[in-house]
Amino acid sequence: MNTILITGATSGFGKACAELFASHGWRLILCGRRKERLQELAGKLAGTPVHLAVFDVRDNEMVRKMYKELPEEFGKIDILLNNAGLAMGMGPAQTADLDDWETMVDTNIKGLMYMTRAVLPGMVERRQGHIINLGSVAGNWPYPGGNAYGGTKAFVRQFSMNLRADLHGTGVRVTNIEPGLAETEFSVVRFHGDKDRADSVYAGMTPLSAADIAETIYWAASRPQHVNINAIEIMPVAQSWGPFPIHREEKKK
Ligand code: NDP
Ligand code: 8X3
Repeated sequence: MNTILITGATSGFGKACAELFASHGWRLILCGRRKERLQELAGKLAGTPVHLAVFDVRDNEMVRKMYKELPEEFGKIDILLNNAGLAMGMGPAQTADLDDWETMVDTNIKGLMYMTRAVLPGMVERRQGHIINLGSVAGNWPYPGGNAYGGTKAFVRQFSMNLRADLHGTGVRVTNIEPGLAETEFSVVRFHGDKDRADSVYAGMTPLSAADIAETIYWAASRPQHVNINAIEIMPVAQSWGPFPIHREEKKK
């Protein structure tokens, strides 16, 4: 039986992946800060071996303790799904809240590095494993208000490709998943709990669903061992690009 460790399993993509991988017979290590949510999810996955780990990915001591204290049958991790992450705020850089920027850097960049550094040596030793990271279209394309969030996801993309370079010859695979607009709790978190504003993001269009992303992740994970999917960028059909805006000075009369 294969084992997947999922960060951010209490909601959205992480929760959908827990359900999908469980249905394919995987053993799960489910992580997040909201213990009750993890317990509720585990309760729905009858018959699946599940280990729950309640911790904050921003705390490297907690990450290392979690890894060290894994029960023996969960110790050989086949997939690390670095999914925990968030956007905070969407205002312009010149007025953005620095605390929001630091939270995004600490979670999306540092948390992902701590998790990777903890799990990777075991994978290399076993010459088998797969790191799957959650990037974003925001790491590939600029948009107004994307500032630090897009910056953290650009880090995730480059870190993923650099991991591949370091892992050359080890048999360990790395994939960066780069979704566009998907309806989860993402926008509620981004807009600091403003549910109406979050709902307006998805009004009048069909966004990606958590299940769409879970299926994409499962597909990348279930390719034959000699195949590495480097990156997958995926958007809802209703989302694309616009023309470059040009600022024009008003003519003086
Ligand atoms: P959700 O808000 O639904 O889920 C985010 C998950 O991350 C939660 O389970 C949350 O768990 C966990 N998390 C956040 N901060 C921490 C932390 N400090 N320590 C541990 N866990 C944490 O969002 P999504 O499912 O949409 O997002 C998942 C990933 O996908 C993120 O990295 C996001 O940036 C990325 N993404 C999302 C897109 C979208 O449009 N939805 C598009 C592109 C990428 P808890 O609060 O319980 O700790
Ligand atoms: C989130 C996707 O399109 O809101 O990573 O930036 S988008």
